[in-house]
Order: sequence, then structure tokens, then C-alpha cells
Amino acid sequence: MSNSPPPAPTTDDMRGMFRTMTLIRRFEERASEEYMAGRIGGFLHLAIGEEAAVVGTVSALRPDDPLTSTYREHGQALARGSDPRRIMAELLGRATGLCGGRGGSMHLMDRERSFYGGYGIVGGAVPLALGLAWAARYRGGDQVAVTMFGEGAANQGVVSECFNMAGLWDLPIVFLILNNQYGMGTPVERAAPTEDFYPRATAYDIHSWKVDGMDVLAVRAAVAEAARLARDERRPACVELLAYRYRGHSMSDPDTVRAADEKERWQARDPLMTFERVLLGEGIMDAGTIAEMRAEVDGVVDDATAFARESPEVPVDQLAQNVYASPWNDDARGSALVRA
Ligand SMILES: Cc1ncc(C[n+]2csc(CCOP(=O)(O)OP(=O)(O)O)c2C)c(N)n1
Repeated sequence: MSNSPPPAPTTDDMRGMFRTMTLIRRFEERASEEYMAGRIGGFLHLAIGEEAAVVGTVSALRPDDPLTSTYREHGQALARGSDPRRIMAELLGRATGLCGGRGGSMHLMDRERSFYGGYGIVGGAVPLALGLAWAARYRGGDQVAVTMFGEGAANQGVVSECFNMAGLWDLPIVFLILNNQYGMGTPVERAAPTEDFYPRATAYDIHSWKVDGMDVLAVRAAVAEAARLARDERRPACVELLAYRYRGHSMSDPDTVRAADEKERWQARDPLMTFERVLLGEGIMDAGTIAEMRAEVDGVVDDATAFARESPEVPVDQLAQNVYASPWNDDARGSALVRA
């Protein structure tokens, strides 16, 4: 296995990154429509606006570097190469879904692609990544575990514990704090005494810094450097990615707290628009090839949606399979659901 991918992407890498960002954007827009039409139940958290953070990160990693995320993780699964059909089917709770329809939007996972999941507990996937880093070193591998979590999650005690263990044991882990400036509707200044979060890792002797999370090339370069530190120098690293999510916390959030002019200011720095300008400016793509790419991506999203809608639902008597350790008990907690 080679070392980390180089920080400077080739023109092919850049076209690929732009396509993945576009796929994530279009996929999530479609998911929001499916939710509004009542075809997606439960929660749906969109990461629209955060595509540069996601794609810059994944593009800087090796495919076998284990990755964990939060409940806002459709983009990571798509960037890792999970089948869009199976992701959409998972969102619709279908048996063909990535996790057999049992996980839904918050619990996408694809072990074949070293994507260890979406996770509903804020901060909960950070210790899992620490364990994955430990496992890599214990087995003598040179994989780097990477965990993406919000600035809200950074306030959870378990994150400090993980910084401590990573710093103490020099684990091959990269902590990525995706600071989208809100935890649900609470602005960062009402939840933390400092504006920046990365210095918290510095306190545990972890090399840490902050980058513009709306700039896919800046994210890629930073994560590549962090992965290099972890892989080659066997030192953990932490990068804070400053970004903004355009939608409310989840589809059920009317998003009335954030000021319209603030949203407009950030959307003017849209990561897809910014990167498109770079690609056009450097002659890596032109209007024609971008239009073709968009049409191709729309086809992928249409196909994924049709596949999901046509897929069978999980049979009721199998709903608890791989969810609960003991067999389904119709007399206990499942009865209401089974008879509904
Ligand atoms: C342990 C725990 N506490 C509270 C919640 C409820 N909750 C879900 S998301 C969230 C905000 C998290 O914000 P942040 O980590 O910044 O991530 P973002 O949603 O902005 O991506 C909260 C409080 C939860 N799921 N788990």
C-alpha cells in the first residue's frame, strides 16, 4: 500500500472531486424531496453547504483508512463510493438499503469501504475511531483513522478523553472538527467560551490547526498533511474545518433562528460555485463538460430514487433482525409496531 495521496490533486482528481460534490448536493436535494413527499421517515439531516469539507477530506485519504461520521453522513458514504441506489434505499427504509433498511439516514455504514458509520449519539463515533486507530496499530497496519464531528460534539467530555488517549499513545488518528457554527439552533458563541475549537487538541500535544472548510482544495491539503503526520510520523492530528450548513438542523427544523443575511453571506461562498470557478479558470473543465457531468449525476440520482422506491420494504417480522440481540418479542416493546 502506498503512502497518503499527495496533497496537490491532479486534474483528473479535481474533476472527480467536483463530480462527487455535485452528486452529494443533488442527492441530498432529492432526499429532501423524498422526505417532504413522506417517503422517508424518521430523521433526515442534510449537509448541503458542507460538501467541500466532506469531499476534501475523503479525497485526501486512502480507501482503507477507517472513517467515522455523525448522523449528517450521506456525503461521506457517497464520497467513499457506496452505491447511491443502496444509500437512497436505506433512506427509504427498504430491504435493499446499505444496512438492509434498518439503519436509515443516520446510520449509513459500509465496512467494505472502511466507512464505519453515521452515528446518532453526538460525539459517539469519536471513541469508535480511536478504537479503529488502536486496532490499525495493534495489527501492524499503516491505516489512519479519521473522525468527523461537529463543534457541538467537541463540547462532549468523551472527545477530550479521546484527545488525551490519542496524545498519550500517539495513535494514528485525525480528528476533524466540522465547525458549521451551530449545534441544532444554538450559535457557537452561546455554547462555548472560545471561538476556535482546535486549540483544545493542542492542549493534549496534538498538532492542530484550522482551515477554510468551504474550500475543497484547502481541506484536501490540510487533511493530507494531517494523515501524513499520523501515518508517517505516528502523531495524531486535529483540523478544524470552518463551514456552514445551509438548511436547518434536520428536515423537521424550520430554521427560523438564523438571520437571512448570514445565510446569504455564506451561500455567496458556496463550495461548488467556488470550485467551479477554479476549474473553469484553470481550463480543467468548460461549460460543456460541466453540463454533461451534471446531467450524468442527475441520471444517477434519478436511477437511485427509482430503485429505492421500487425496492421492497423490510418484512415486519424481520424488522428487528440485526437490530436487537435477542429474537423479536411480540409481547414486549415491539408489539405496537408489529400491529400498527
Ligand atoms: C449525546 C447526545 N446529546 C444530544 C443529542 C441531540 N443532538 C443531536 S444533534 C445535536 C447538535 C450537535 O451539533 P454539532 O455537533 O455541532 O453537529 P451539527 O449537527 O451541527 O452537524 C444535538 C444536541 C444527541 N443526539 N446525542
